[in-house]
Amino acid sequence: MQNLNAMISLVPKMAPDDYVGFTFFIGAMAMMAASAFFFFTMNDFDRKWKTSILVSGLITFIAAVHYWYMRDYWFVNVESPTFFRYVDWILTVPLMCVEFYLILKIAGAKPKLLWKLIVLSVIMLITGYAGEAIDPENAQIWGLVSGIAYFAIVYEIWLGGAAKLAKAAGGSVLKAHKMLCWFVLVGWAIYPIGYMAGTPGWYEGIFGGLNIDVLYNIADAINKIGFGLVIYTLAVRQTEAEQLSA
Ligand SMILES: *C/C=C(C)/C=C/C=C(C)/C=C/C1=C(C)CCCC1(C)C
Repeated sequence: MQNLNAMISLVPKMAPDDYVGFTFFIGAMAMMAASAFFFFTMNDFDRKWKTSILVSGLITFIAAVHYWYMRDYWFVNVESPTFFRYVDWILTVPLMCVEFYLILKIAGAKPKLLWKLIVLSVIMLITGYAGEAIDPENAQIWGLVSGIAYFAIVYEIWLGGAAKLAKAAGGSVLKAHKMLCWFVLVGWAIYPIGYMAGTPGWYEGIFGGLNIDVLYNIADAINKIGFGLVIYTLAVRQTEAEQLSA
């Protein structure tokens, strides 16, 4: 009976030092909790902010579903779920670009800004996927192209058109924009570092053999949930300000 149970068991064991499995599991839970928070609180705000918070919830929700898949994939195959990882990113990173656009709309952001950021992020991710999964022999070249697209995003939001709009908006919009800019500059930088550490012959082993999925998982939790909380805080501030002036 015991053996039969083990045979049909759908819940695999997890080794206490399986940090990849652990961070996939806790990542899934954190993303689910964050999604519930954003979905339930979005109705406290008026239309303008509701959409932004809805997008925050969609980002963490899409990630939660992918994390559940990746957790299973890792348990069964003990190999990086690179494909699902990139499917997740290609859906959620453009949504993060939407967040920039939505908060800057007050200052007159045009759809052109949104498309610019989305196209750059898609180039960044497709070339990154090519280097990691399709053509790892040329990981350096793919990584370089991906890195250039990443820097173009950083430039646009810190110094380019998006930065000018944020300045024009001022107040808590400017503050929130700055916060998101820091997430992109520091939080997103974890990914290319992980990529380099995972590419043989590059900086392989700088983290003492730590699986890069652990880095990616930590970065995702910081970036996706953090981004959403910045938006949520902005919505709270703006709503308070509007109520005071009413
Ligand atoms: C929620 C997921 C996020 C915010 C993912 C962001 C991913 C990146 C910023 C990835 C960047 C990469 C490079 C800049 C070069 C090497 C390849 C990538 C794709 C890891």
